[in-house]
Parts: sequence; structure tokens; C-alpha cells
Amino acid sequence: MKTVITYGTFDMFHVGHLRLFKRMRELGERVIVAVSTDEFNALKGKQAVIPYEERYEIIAALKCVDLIIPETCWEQKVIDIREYDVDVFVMGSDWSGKFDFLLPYCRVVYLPRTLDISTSSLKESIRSPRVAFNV
Ligand code: C2G
Repeated sequence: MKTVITYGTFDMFHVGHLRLFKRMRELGERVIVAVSTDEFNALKGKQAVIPYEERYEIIAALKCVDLIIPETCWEQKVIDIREYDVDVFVMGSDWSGKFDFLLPYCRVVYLPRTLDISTSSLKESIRSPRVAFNV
């Protein structure tokens, strides 16, 4: 069974994340998503708004995802690729080239990011809403 894996925080889940998973489904029969734990995000210098348990729960409800595993460190990818017999490693294009070291173990595919949506832009729009409310 052709297995595809990706890694990420997936904070404030949005259509960019969903479309990544749906495109992964076109690359294989089994889709695995490794979700960054809050502790690993601290190492990445990121603090997710939504805690790991809830980010996990949201992704676990998606029919296009078959398995979720925790991402606890940068170094786990080769171990995961071997353990889950991964055929394709996928990341969005903002990571282009950064994971080519995995090429000896599996195909590495960087998919174009979905335009005009990101967790940081969502946070910004909440912080400073553009719409003037008539009060
Ligand atoms: N993404 C996308 N389109 C967007 C936003 C994000 O395709 N509009 C993709 C990113 O390219 C990435 C994935 O969604 O492949 C997850 O994005 P993040 O949650 O920001 O991932 P990050 O925190 O960068 O963690 O070991 C890898 C790291 O854990 C990646």
C-alpha cells in the first residue's frame, strides 16, 4: 500500500492544510500526518494557538487522513519512513529543498502552497480586523 507522509503544526486548521492532505491522497493509498507537539513547537520557536491534543483531534476527524503520529523532533523522519514503509514524503513548497536528504529513503515532493491563507495571516486578521464595525 503506497504510503504518503507529511509533518507540521497545522495550527488554526485551514484550507491550505486540508488541500495539502487531499493532494497527498492523490499520491498514495495511505496518508500519514505527523503533528508537531507543543514541546517540539517550542524547539521550533513556534507557539501554536491550538494545543496539540485539539490539533490532533481535528486532523483525526478528516476522512483523507489515515494515521496521525506525534512529531517530537527534527530527527524522527528517517525512522518514521522506515517504520511506516513510506513511499512519498510531502511538504508544502515553502520547504522546497529542505528535506532532500530524505531522497535516499523515499520520493520527496514539495507541493505548491495554497495561496492567500496562512495561520499567521489568520492571527493578524483577528488581531487587527480590517472591517470597521459601525458602533
Ligand atoms: N501549507 C500549505 N499551504 C498553506 C499553508 C501551509 O500547503 N497556505 C503547508 C506547509 O507548506 C506545510 C504544512 O502546510 O507543509 C504545515 O504547515 P505548518 O503547520 O506551518 O508547518 P510547520 O510549522 O512549518 O512545521 O518537520 C516539518 C515541520 O514540522 C513543519
